[in-house]
Amino acid sequence: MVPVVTNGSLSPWLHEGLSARHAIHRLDELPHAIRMEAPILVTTGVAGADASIMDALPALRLIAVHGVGVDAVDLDHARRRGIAVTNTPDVLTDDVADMAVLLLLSTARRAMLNDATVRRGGWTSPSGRRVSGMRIGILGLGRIGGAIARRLEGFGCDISYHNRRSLPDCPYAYRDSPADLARECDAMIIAASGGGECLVDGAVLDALGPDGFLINIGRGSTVDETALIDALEQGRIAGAGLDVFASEPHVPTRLIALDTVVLQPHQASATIETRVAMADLVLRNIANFLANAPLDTPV
Ligand code: 8YV
Repeated sequence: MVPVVTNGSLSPWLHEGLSARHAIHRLDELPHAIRMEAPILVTTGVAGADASIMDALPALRLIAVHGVGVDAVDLDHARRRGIAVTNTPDVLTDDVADMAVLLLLSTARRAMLNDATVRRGGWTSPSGRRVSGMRIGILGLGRIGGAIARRLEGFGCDISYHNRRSLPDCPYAYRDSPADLARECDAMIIAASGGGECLVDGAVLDALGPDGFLINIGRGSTVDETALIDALEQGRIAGAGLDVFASEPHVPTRLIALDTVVLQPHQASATIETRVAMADLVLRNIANFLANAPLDTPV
């Protein structure tokens, strides 16, 4: 059995599929002999693999990421070392887009607060804000951003977006900067991949304004989390729906204390259907790598 090293917590489907085919070893409890000879590392979108992890595994030839985001993998170092990297795009797009809509609706309509009211035996709750017809700004119009846009078109929303460059033949209005996008929308949804600079700072949040909502299903690193908490506490934005955070699994207590936020523990791709498909794709990439066949989803 070819040994496989794992980093981060694996879904039960991935764990089961890997253990049926390989001897699996966690990175943090790796016997020396395995460390020296293991050719494959399976990791999550958040745990990734930095240069020190790669260099601790001298025989490493494949990093299979269980996730679409590869911002936590040092891709330059992998290239230098001749290590192939795969991820799991497409299979999770619909679920992540669904989560963006769920966060937008539950934040704007105060669903968690209303739920808590009923559980307390109460009945009166403050009114929320209408999502149908909202002006939506999507920061990062890629596969997932596009799926979010198509869903919200069904809500009669007016969609605009910001990417590094405008997209040819795109039906949505392009804005030149995150601040321009924020100024022209009622809810800004971050679907950008992480790894670059912080895109949403205090100035962008002020451009979103006291009636604006921020939704993030991309990466916590795209937002200045302290500036976000300041803006929420001071009522400089209306609310936030967050699936991702700056240093997961840590969620600041100041954020937890706010009733204008809806928080999820990085669950956007976490449906049984998608997690099974992600596990299958990881296993297929590993099987192809071992058979010297083309990888399904190389990065
Ligand atoms: C996963 C993700 O939750 O796809 C990504 O980039 O962050 C998520 O889908 C994570 O990788 C779980 O393994």
